Amino acid sequence: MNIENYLSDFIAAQHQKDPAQKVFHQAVEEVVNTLKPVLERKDVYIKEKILERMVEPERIIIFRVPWADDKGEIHVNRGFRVQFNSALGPYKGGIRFHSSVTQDSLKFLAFEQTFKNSLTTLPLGGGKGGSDFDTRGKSDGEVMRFCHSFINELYHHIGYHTDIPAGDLGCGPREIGYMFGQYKKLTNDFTGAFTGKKPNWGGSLLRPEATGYGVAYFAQNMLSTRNDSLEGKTAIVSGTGNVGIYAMEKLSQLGAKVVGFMDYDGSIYDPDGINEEKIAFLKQLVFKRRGSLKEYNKTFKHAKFRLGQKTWDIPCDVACPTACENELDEKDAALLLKNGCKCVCEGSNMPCTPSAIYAFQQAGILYSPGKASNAGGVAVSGLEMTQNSMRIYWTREEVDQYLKRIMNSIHNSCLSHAEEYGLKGNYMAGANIAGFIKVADSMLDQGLV
Ligand code: 2IT
Repeated sequence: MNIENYLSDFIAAQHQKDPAQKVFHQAVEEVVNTLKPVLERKDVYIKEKILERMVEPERIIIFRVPWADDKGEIHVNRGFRVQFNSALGPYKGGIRFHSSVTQDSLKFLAFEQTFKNSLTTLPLGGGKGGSDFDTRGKSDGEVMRFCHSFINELYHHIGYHTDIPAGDLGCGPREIGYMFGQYKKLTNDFTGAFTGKKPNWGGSLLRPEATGYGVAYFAQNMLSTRNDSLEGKTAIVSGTGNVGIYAMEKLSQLGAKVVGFMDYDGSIYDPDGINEEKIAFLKQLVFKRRGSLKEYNKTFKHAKFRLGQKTWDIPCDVACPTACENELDEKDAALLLKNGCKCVCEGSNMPCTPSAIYAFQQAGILYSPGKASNAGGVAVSGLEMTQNSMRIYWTREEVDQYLKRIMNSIHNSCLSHAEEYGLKGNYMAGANIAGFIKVADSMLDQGLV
């Protein structure tokens, strides 16, 4: 069989089936386009229609989420849970609350999550959920009523051996708390059916930091392959959510100078670089007050706030996109390359467009896909599940040791799989191939289900 024809027919058939699902197709194509050498070696994947089975979610639950605002007015949002693949373990993945949430975006995220979770070395299947509900501008009471209503339906479909949601964009410890509370009320069961819980009621220490810290550990690992390190490097981090702030913190602890970051309103250029005091300010601003970066340069005078502007024109050695999908396009990639960027380490899911990735690969700089470099978050979620099952808490240091070990293992697995299939140094191919093989072989073992 001509594998190239098989793959292009496969992709065309996917588009025909769901023509509107653009980001889902983008994620599928990125994976499928790196699998040729794998399919060439093992045609059972083709005979057993593994790709065709893998791109079809096992189940999608779509439901109505009615809630009342503080004035008593009624609103209706749409809730989703995409239970994509359970070959390796129960469905696992975050919940996104944002006006941009659609079935398409959650299928893309759940598909990515399946590969990411496979890379973590832990027994986790892939899933993702959420709603087109925006938490920005809502009161605590409104968020609570929405979360309770969301769980009034979702509780039927989740559970600690079935599907374990966590946070994502717009869904942090506050939302997890409200959802967990309602889940417990309805099931009368105190189990680890969610991760990202607060540590006083079952959460793992270091879970909030894990994704961002993992990104910095991964960037350090990548640089070490070129006998280099983060020490003295200039870094840019785009998003200033949970991932971005902790990525900045660990990057600077490892010796890098973080000079740029951004939020919904614009970006900050801080030539002095961030430090402990500035990180503490950002945590207060973002996590406690849910404020805007417009306030940052009022306190730190050397910094400049750039309304509505991205960060990628600021010269840097290391770039960590940690905001939303497709935030970094080929124009941004060209700016980064022109300014001498050596390493792009994705902290969010699919932040670079395919043409930006192509530009990085052509230029021969280090580039890692989010499914490898941002897997620290879900990995520590897996560790939270372990601690809940054992009914114990590990110390921060213990969790950090595991996190470092897992990020090393993901890094090495990307490199070894890329090399084994003739694509040395290509982290994207290595991540897709390693993630794919484990899921595909498990699906073969479990038969046609
Ligand atoms: O994209 C992600 O990996 C997450 N939102 C975290 C998922 C999890 O289950 O901790």
